[in-house]
Amino acid sequence: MTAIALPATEDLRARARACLDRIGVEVPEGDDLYARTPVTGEDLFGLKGSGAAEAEAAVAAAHEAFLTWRSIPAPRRGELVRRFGELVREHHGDLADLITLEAGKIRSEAYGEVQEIIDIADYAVGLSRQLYGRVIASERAGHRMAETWHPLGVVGIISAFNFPAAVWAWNATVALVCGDTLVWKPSELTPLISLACDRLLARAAEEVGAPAGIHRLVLGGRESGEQLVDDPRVALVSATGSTRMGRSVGPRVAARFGRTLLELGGNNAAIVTPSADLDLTLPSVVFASAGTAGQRCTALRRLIVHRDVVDSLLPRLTAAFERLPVGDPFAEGTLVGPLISPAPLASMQDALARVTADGGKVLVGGERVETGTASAAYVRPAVVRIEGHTEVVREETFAPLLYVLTYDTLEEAIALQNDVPQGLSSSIFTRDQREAEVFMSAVGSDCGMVNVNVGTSGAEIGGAFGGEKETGGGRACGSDAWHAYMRRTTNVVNYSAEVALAQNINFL
Ligand code: UN1
Repeated sequence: MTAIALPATEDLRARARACLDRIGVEVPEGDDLYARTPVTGEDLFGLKGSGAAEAEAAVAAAHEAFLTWRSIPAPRRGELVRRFGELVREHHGDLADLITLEAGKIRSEAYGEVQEIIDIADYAVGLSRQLYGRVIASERAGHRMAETWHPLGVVGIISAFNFPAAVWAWNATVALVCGDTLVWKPSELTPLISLACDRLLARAAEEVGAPAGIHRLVLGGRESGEQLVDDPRVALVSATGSTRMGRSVGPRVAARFGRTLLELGGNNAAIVTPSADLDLTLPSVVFASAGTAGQRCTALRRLIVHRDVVDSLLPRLTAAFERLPVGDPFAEGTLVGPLISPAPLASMQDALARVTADGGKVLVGGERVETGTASAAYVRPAVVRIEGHTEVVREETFAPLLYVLTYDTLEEAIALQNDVPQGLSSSIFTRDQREAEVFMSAVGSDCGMVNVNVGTSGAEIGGAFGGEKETGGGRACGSDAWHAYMRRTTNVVNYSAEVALAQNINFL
């Protein structure tokens, strides 16, 4: 097979430079860390990074700014986010380019990620006028009981490479209208898009006259992340990444009675029932498993197919996988871009070797795609048939790898779907309302997100996003997820002239 053509790193560097210039980013050049592109696997720029001392200063500045920001009325705080959303709209293409350059996403997915920033910004602006509390019936005459929501403090955001901008925006826009200030530690793999988002927020803050310290970016490694985890001034640590990372962050923040919002690993499944509309199921499954080169926490990794439909679905599925264009994510028509680095390719190949040893059969894909360079990692998305769960199937492999399992009864399918340590997203494809309802009921899927005739990935920002078990339990985005970014007070007011103790207690 001939090697696929990749653009020259020199051209990608010029493209990154032009986007950053238009956004107004001054690249802090240095040699602490390197902006790298998975498109060719080569470095773009050397950057100055931050260590623990810079992270400490960032927390101090954000804490100082919080003391002012918390008193600004929420709808005024919303004006900052509105302006930020406008700037993101103006730079939609440049931001998408930077995401493709650093995370390797294909064009439409990179545009989609920026759209997610715009959507959550709009949502947060509306929310800035809807931070409601409840009024609760008091058991005492002449008393009123109510809840008030107040800003929480500094929010430390630790984000991953795969959604390098949107996941930050979910946290940042909602936290800002809630009256919190931010310190962001992005993945070391995506510094340029982080600089760009931070610059646009800084511009919005300058224009609306918000305190400069309301947001700080720390481009650094472990020590800067640890500063956010251990600093008591960071009221909430919102961390997205692996379960391994969450296992270390969660208990450390809890030990100082800080709050966490954890979005960790997924190992998502879809059940395909005998009544499934296969014309709808097929594209949904292919996007969820091979889209973003399998590098979403919501990616579909297990397809649990009824024994009666497996023979009609599988040939169509493998044919669709065979046709998937893998290559330069900037090129028109590419559907599968690179993996972030050679490491996940090695993990994928290791998983394939293990599942084969367990009796699994690779039906399609899994081969590295030749590019003429060892530093870039392109792979053909794989489908593997396996009977039942083995250890490797229960692990999260962050790559385009789909295990196909079969079932006979819905009960068995649900048990399989739930038989993994993670609990993020799940789907059922069915036209049978009973099956759909059972799947969404208390004895159905144990995930945070439960879909019917919709794939596991690509959630809208209006819902609460997150999952159970080793996924960490956090909820970000819409619905009432904003509660995580505020503290609640319960207020009781006695407007009578009498003393009335609760629980009918008489005293004095
Ligand atoms: C992630 O992979 O960390 O639901 C986030 C989705 C996207 C977000 C994924 N809206 O797939």
